[in-house]
Amino acid sequence: MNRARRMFLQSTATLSAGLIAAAKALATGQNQQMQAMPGMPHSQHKMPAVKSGSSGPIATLPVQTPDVPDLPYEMDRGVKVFRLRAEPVQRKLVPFRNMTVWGYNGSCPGPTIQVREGDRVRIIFENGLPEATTIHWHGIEVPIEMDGAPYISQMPVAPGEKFAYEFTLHQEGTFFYHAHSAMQEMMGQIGMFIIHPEKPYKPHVDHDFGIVLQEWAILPGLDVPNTANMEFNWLTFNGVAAPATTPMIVRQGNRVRLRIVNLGMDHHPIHLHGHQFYVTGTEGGRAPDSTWYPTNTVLVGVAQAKVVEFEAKFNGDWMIHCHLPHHMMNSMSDLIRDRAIMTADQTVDRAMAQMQTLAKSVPFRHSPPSPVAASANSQPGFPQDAFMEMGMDDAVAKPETYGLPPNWSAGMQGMMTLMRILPNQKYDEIMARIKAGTPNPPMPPMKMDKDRPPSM
Ligand SMILES: [Cu+2]
Repeated sequence: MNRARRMFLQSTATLSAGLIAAAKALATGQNQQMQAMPGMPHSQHKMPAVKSGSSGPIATLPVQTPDVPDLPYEMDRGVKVFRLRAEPVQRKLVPFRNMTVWGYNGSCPGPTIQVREGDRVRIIFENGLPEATTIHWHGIEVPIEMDGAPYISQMPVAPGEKFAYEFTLHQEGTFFYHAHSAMQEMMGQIGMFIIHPEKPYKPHVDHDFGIVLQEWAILPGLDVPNTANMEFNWLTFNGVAAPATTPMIVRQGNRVRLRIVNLGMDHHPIHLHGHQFYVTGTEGGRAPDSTWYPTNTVLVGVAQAKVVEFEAKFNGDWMIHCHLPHHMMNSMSDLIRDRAIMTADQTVDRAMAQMQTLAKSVPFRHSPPSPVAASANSQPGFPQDAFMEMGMDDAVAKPETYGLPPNWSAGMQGMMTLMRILPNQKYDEIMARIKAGTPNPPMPPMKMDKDRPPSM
């Protein structure tokens, strides 16, 4: 077995504070930021509506967590009330691969909670799991009774039972919630908890995105992760693997913030193509700007949050991804038998047939793999990435992928997505398509389909 290729193996938001903030927002025109949120995939992403009598308009730009919804709330006498239910969740990692994991409110990672510094929140938690659990508010300074540490700060919440967590938020920044049980964490139980600052950060950003990093070990033929495994064959951004990750749509010239949270067994160096960014915050909140430094790869350690910001200077569809080589791959462990047999004598035809075995249950056409030399099989080490491409443009098409080059999806796997930095006209066009839910036209057949010889 080729060990080098592990893929085989596998507040009282005190009313007054709210009103003051709202007044400030109005005075500075920041309420304009409340309009339609750019790059927001479909109807999933709705910022909780501003209710009258609430702590006022949210003066800062909401964070978009692609492929993960926000958690709505209701107001109860100045308290933002959220309802969060831990429960099993079905997740489609990529079009041909489902997994059964545990999450919250039908989503894994759980829905994003967005609140504001000074808010008082009540999270009415219900345990829909077959075993006891709690919720820990990672990095948030809460009273000990609200800390979610089983037996230490509270009794575990039994299946079918509820527990009300309630506290006032005096911090700002990128936080998260998670079950405080190791295996449940690895089963997917995490969600983002964004606390917007009462006084907006400077400089102003035009786009604010959030990504949760997770990893999974899913053996061939199964769809439930092995949470005890130390080796992972599926790596996800917000619960999906590339090319199923929804690209982030950015207007060229705008300033972008990206918040990345990691809850898994590995640290992930997240790299952005084509731009330098600054690390402007951590799981502890906003960092003083005197500490900012330019880089393009940020190591997001386990249990950490890293916040980066940059000017989207350059037009293009820029990759952003974990740079650990095995984290830029999707497991083909479903193909382990075929690959083990065929690695030494691959041909384009056989590779295509093999790829198509994955697609049996889903209607999509694989694109042909990129060319190999006629003498490839005489070269020790061959194949490496040859025949690994899994182009499936149509199967992952959505308005956010409109206009990407043919076979774009063949170049993307694992912890990876695109930051599409677009000039005004193209940006407006795609945003209109997102808003209207316009389906993409089918991708034209690739030139290679007819131009390439059928086999080596
Ligand atoms: Cu990684």
